[in-house]
Amino acid sequence: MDRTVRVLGVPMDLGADRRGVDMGPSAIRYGGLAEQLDGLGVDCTDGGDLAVPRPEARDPDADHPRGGRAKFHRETREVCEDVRTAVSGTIDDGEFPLVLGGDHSIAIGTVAGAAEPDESLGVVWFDAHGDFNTPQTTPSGNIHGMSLAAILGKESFADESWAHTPAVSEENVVLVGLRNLDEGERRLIRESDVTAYSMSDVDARSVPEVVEEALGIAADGTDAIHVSLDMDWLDPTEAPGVGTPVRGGVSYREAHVAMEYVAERHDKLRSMELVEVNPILDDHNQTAELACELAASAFGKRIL
Ligand code: 6HN
Ligand code: MN
Ligand code: MN
Ligand code: MN
Repeated sequence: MDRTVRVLGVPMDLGADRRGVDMGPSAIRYGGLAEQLDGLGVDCTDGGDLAVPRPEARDPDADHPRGGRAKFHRETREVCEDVRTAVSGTIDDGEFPLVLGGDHSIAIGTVAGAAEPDESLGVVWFDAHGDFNTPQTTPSGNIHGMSLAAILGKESFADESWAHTPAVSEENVVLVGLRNLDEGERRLIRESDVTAYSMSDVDARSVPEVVEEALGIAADGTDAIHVSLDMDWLDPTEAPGVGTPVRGGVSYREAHVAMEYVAERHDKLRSMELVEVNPILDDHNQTAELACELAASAFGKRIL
């Protein structure tokens, strides 16, 4: 990585039911993020944490989208607008935004900030989940399960300019590692033009093959790519400290190899985020430490 990395923490937990992901940015810093990047010779600055309202101080049902349900809808919009400003300002300053969550709803702001006007942005979304619910399909009302659908302007998100980022085309969006989908989002994914690799696809092929193909699709004809890494992409034996663990995820080595392929694309990589680390559910901060290690692999760390 030849650019200075600017770390931006977003202690966001309004998009998820389980408390604790708001401590993710602290846990990841404590897990040695700056040391990992320093060891690689990557310049790193810390932009601090953005302000996020506490859920206890707000009413989750104060504002819902018309014809649907999305808890803390107004607060999520406000936080994501701040994330957008911080990310786009980082890019304008010539630095690389590395955003630390917080729950996955923050990706709505990261992607909006990473997408420069008049450009196209590809996205690779490593996740056990599709995050493709909408206020119309959601079984939970939690926005972290809707963030990719929001970015793509699905259903009522089409009318929400803070969320819908037209610079991202479905043809350049790739989901990798799916193993838990709700019925409505499953239908939306199948009807869409996004490419989705389930864990069955990963099993039948291999992580290197699938990830290489995914990055190629995100990079095809686009100006830049964004990588969103939900730590529940990994198997819970490796990453127990996440809010919504699902068995059958990728192994420790497979995750590293995937990030090594991300590093190969670093000329096109514009931004990255590490989300859903929940220190309350973690085992001695191992999930946060693993997130730091994976960031290092994505920024060029090699064994030999
Ligand atoms: N994540 N599909 C479930 C929901 O509530 O919509 C779970 C979403 C999990 C989201 O892990 O980022
Ligand atoms: Mn800009
Ligand atoms: Mn997610
Ligand atoms: Mn997930």
